[in-house]
Amino acid sequence: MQATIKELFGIEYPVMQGGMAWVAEHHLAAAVSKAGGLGILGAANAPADVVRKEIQAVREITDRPFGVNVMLLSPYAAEVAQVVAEEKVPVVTTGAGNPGKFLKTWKEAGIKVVPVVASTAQAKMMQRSGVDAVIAEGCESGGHIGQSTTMTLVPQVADAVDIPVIAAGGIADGRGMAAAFMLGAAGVQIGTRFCASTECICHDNYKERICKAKDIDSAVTGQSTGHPIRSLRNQMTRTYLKLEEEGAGFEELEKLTVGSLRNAVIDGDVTNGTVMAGQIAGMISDIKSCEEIIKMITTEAERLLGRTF
Ligand code: TUI
Repeated sequence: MQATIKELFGIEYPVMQGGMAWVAEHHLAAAVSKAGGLGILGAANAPADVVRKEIQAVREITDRPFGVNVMLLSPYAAEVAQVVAEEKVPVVTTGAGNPGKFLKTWKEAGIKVVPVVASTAQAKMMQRSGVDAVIAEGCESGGHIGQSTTMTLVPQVADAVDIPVIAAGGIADGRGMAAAFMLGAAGVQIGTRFCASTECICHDNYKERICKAKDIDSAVTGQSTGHPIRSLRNQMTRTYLKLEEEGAGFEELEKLTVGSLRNAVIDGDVTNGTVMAGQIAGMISDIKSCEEIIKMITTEAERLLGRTF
């Protein structure tokens, strides 16, 4: 039997929150941890001093375990990697790259390290490097995505490694969580559902756009640049996709999206901003507290699986 995620992280329910850029700040992370899950601060492109203050802010609200997501494409990734080690945050997740060069520092600081992997090859390499678990994130997710779906990635990664696998991408209710466990997952990472929560600080327009989204309302931009991003369809995605079809270069495309996630999340510009969200947005239609979300999902999953977490 694999170690359970509850034991690994010291939490009540095997549910972690996605490290969403701009969205996953200390209010959301603390609320998820207080509710018995693992809250995650999304360091995204923030400088190290900002991340340190956010870590301290979580600790002022709760003494429960939490984590920091280090986005490896960030220009500040190395200094953020150092700060999370100094602060001895309980868990570090990584996204959008290979965290290999930071592993020694993190493990020496006693941190549980959990990278997102987008293939079995990456999962095996990460296991050999000594990580504690992996997150198998399917392309149903919002934001930066790999190629495989959750349905195909999770069982293949679960077969490829002996460490716990956390499923992500397309999970927002008990059916999704139960399905992930049937595929071999030991836990789930949830993003979009927590974005539509009362504790989430994102603009009401952003939450409303998620609640109004239909099943086929997301689009993937950036396939041509090698950085595919899933977000909800709007004027920005239409213009972006048209330019990509016309063969526009990286710089022209970049101009459309510089600062655009912040514009949507903080200022509420859901027309020209980037509204990153997963495909499961179509199933989300109300704002709930993080505690209600975790209770709803885990109670239903326990019933379907015929076991308690
Ligand atoms: O990282 C995410 N989701 C994100 S990051 C982000 S911020 C951003 N903004 C603009 C461009 C790029 C990112 C928004 N959403 N999810 C985790 C994730 N990681 N998905 C896919 C991967 C991944 C991709 C390649 C993990 C490892 C990997 O390996 C490459 C390598 O070098 O081995």
